[in-house]
Amino acid sequence: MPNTAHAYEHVEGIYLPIAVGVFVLVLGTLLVLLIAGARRRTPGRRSQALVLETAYACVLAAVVAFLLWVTFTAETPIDRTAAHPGVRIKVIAAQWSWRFIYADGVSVADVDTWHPTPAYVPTGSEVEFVGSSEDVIHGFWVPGLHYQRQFVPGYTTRLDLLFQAPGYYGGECSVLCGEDHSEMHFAIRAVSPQRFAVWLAHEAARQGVSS
Ligand SMILES: [Cu+2]
Repeated sequence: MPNTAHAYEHVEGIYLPIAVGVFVLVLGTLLVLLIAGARRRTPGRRSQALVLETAYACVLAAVVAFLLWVTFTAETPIDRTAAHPGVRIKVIAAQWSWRFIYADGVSVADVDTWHPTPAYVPTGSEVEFVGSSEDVIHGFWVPGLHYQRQFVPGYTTRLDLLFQAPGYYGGECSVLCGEDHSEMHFAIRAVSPQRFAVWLAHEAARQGVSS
């Protein structure tokens, strides 16, 4: 499981200069042709244009093929889920709340809020989120990890995330899902596995569930 933020920054670092290059190439070619065409009295030869067009199409096809390869190479390992994740957390999205449910019954709920209660996760091992939606499509978005996945009603979405550094990771719904969509926030706090175990035991006792 790679670091999603690094993986997507790497992809962006390749896409952006190519996008700028293609934009400049298309605009430049258009300007040159417009100026040359306006000055020319006799029409250009069609056979010459065909060679140029074919070469241009081949270059663009090669760029697209390269970008597809870059994208799939980056996303395939991100989409893989570990057979034995460090922890597995059920995530239920609904208008307009997020509920995180741990294996022993501990749960963290954030309803219509700008100040969500963090759901704890351990650092250094895969955290599997098993997501579902109770009503409409919601977007599970963690900007700090550059990661977004949609939860579609009737489907279960499994995703692994790796939290390498301890810290607070804000999250929000990325799909316009109704009136209070803008208040559909959640939070994840990544801590050491030892601190995570202490938090889970404490929450189990506080919530009256068996740990
Ligand atoms: Cu939403």
